[in-house]
Amino acid sequence: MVTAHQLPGGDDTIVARATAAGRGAIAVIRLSGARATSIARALGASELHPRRATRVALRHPNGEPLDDVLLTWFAAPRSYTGDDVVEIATHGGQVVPALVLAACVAAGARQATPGEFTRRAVLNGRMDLVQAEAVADLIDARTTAMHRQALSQLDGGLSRRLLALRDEVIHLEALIAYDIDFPEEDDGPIAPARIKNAAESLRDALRALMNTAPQAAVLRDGVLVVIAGPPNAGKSSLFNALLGESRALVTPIAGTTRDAIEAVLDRAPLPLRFVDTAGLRDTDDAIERLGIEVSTRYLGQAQVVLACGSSEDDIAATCEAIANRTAGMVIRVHTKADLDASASDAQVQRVSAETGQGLGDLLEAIDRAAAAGAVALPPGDDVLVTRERHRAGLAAAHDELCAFLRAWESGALPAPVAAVHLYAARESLSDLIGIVDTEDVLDRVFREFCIGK
Ligand SMILES: Nc1nc2c(ncn2[C@@H]2O[C@H](COP(=O)(O)OP(=O)(O)OP(=O)(O)O)[C@@H](O)[C@H]2O)c(=O)[nH]1
Ligand SMILES: [Mg+2]
Repeated sequence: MVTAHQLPGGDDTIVARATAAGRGAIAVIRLSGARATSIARALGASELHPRRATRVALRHPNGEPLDDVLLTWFAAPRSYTGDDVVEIATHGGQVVPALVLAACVAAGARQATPGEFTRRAVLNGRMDLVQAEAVADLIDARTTAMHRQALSQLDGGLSRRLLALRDEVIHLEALIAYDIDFPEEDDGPIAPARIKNAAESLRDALRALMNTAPQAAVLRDGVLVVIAGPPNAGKSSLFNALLGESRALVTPIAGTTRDAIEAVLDRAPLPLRFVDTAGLRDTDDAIERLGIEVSTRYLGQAQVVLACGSSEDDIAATCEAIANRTAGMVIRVHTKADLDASASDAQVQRVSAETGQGLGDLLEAIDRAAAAGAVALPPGDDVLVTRERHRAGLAAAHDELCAFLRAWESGALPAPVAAVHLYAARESLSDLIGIVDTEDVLDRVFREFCIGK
């Protein structure tokens, strides 16, 4: 394993703004590296105590006053990155943090690249790659379900599961090595059935973990709920009312919505990803027709469809129009219920975006449909695979296990050759957790990070 210091620029002391730009009470500038404390001293921090906040009248090395700040030193190795870290809490806004950052650079720090702090944490063994991804997931979480999942991953839940699977591969390799070294007994010292059983249960465990990827995708992105119906049915108004904010344009002109508009509503048990679509009808307007094609594409992926109409006939027409376009659960919705007092079918949800009537009941019906839909609900604290990188790594390990089993059962290959598949499976799992020497895996992971993370 390379350490941070063996990388190009690994000995630099890096600096970045850790909080988002914009107006705010405070901003945090973070320094990491061997010169972090000397840079802090050059800016006026004469007294530093590990893990204690110190108030400092910060100055540029040229003597110009900058800000009255709180500065905290985390001495290596007990810091986020494992190097000496100094965090400077400045006043927020546009100017102060930028000036403090520039002063750190003037005192010898280098601007950090995206994700470089977390990258150092991984290289210094403070966390593994899966945990580093969890840091990104935690920051990017749009739903409480994803937040919970990222926290558990940061705590090492997924890493422990992957390490345990990797240990099982090593165990299997050891059994075979033992068998190769002591071949004199008839059946070998290890019964072939024992190796087969162990390999099968490992293959199944890999598959089970890999197959949690769609559940995690739903927790991250939400269950796709498409709002469909004829032009002017009140779809965009319903979309806005369900979200509690004016996201989509609403006008009395039929054909207002041309493009699909999406928004996630953080609901339990599952987040809902609503899509407002162009009204479905035959039209000569080229742009509107494109919008309808987009609607059709969304309908094809929808897990739940709200079939809207402001009359019984319109609802029936919508149901007919979507019938061949979706495999999702269909909820019939009578829109603009405030304008039409007639009683309708109990299966139809009557709602009004205008008065708010029926919106709560509709949301509950959607929650039920979402939970009963395509993906099974993951139990509360179950470990899930949250990224394509995880799924692909597990799939590769799984395929190697299958190849090993085929070779083992047919007896076509000598045991040491069959065991090459186990080695490859172990390598896939090692890559996932970051037990590697190769830079390219790290590059791929940290490319998506933001500066200062
Ligand atoms: N009274 C009443 N009017 C509504 C309600 N919902 C929508 N409207 C009106 O119906 C008209 C069309 O609403 P939109 O939400 O733009 O309809 P849409 O289905 O998105 O229409 P397109 O985007 O053109 O397909 C607007 O004038 C809205 O003010 C409602 O619940 N009650
Ligand atoms: Mg609309």
